[in-house]
Amino acid sequence: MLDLQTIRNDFPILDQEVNGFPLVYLDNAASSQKPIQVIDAVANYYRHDNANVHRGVHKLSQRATDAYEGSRSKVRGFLNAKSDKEIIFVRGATEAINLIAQSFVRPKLNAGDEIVISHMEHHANIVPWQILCEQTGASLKIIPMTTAGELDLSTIDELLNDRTKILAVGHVSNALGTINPIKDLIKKAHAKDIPVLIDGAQAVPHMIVDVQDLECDFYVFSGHKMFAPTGIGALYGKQDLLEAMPPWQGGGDMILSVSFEHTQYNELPYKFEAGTPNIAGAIGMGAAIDYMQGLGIANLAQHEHALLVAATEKVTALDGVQIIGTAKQKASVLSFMIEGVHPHDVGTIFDQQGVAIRTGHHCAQPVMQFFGIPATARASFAFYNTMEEVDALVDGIKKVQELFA
Ligand code: 7TS
Repeated sequence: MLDLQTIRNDFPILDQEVNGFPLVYLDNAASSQKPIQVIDAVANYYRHDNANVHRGVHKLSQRATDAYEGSRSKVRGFLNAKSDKEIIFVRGATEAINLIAQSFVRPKLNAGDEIVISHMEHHANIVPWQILCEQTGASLKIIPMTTAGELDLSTIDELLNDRTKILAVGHVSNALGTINPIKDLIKKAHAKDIPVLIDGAQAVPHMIVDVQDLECDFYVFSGHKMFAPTGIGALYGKQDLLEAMPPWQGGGDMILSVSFEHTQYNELPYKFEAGTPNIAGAIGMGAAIDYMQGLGIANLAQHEHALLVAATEKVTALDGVQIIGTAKQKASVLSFMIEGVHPHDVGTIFDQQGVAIRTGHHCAQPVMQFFGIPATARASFAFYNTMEEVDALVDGIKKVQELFA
């Protein structure tokens, strides 16, 4: 069992009033809050160790380098990757997907080739592939979905074919909460020698991820959704694939030697980390991993699941409310529509009661198009949320219905 009061004390931001009500933060899918352990790790770095990495013989640079590389090892452990060389620090999931599109897929792509994604992807896992299609004459193929918000795999054997150069799919949908059967998809793709990228932005805050067990080729996520700072994330890639890829950006740190005649690139992982990286962010992300693992990721997942089940039951019992995304396997996210009320009005009324939810298309406009709606209201849970906050969500919906009756 989690000691929620102790956990909440670690998140100072949660202890405040908004519009005269205690803050109820249910917008974790957009960005999560940070525990003092993460805030302190970042502050301590700037207070005591701040210097550039991989450069100086002096003490501060060595300490900064040790802390930065120590965080890489923590990410390796967090994902159960084989080697630190397989962990590239990036700005976030968005940057990681663009890197793979341009550095891994683009060199192999010809007109007529295909890239397969699903109907429920975040724009970050759509637009980089569309850019690539424009650049090369390749085309985008979409795994359809059902009205429950599950992938419809009835045509997957035709979708994955000898023209397919990559399958890129989300582990957990940010708009619907669906947990996709990625292990099966990876197996199916690999049976046809198709590499697979998994967008884990909404998965790593909520479940244990093991890239060796999944056998995915690439796995990407953002730190800020898993209790770490903004501007940092990670790209996992199988070592042999990363070795064979050309660098993505050029600059300092990604080279071994430079002359005007010839530049020799650095070894992994530095080949993909041009320029001074987000050192403080990486250190903060390492602290976030320590924090989650200290509490036990399985324990966190269990508590969140209980919150989602309770919220789903209570909201389902209300008249005039429709849940968008009713997959059997879900994590964290409850998207809903209140009959006769635009989601933006729902969000505003919630805010007046101190309840933070997100309203809009959640950067997943094809999902909205599928359901024929402009937007949803979305509550998304993290492990520091409580059953009382589930009740605040339900009360918020009732309040909206009263006001619009
Ligand atoms: N992939 C998924 C599944 C996401 O949910 C998001 C962000 C991204 C990629 C992009 O992450 P970034 O950190 O690089 O921006 N999703 C959301 C959201 O649901 N609300 O705000 C951002």
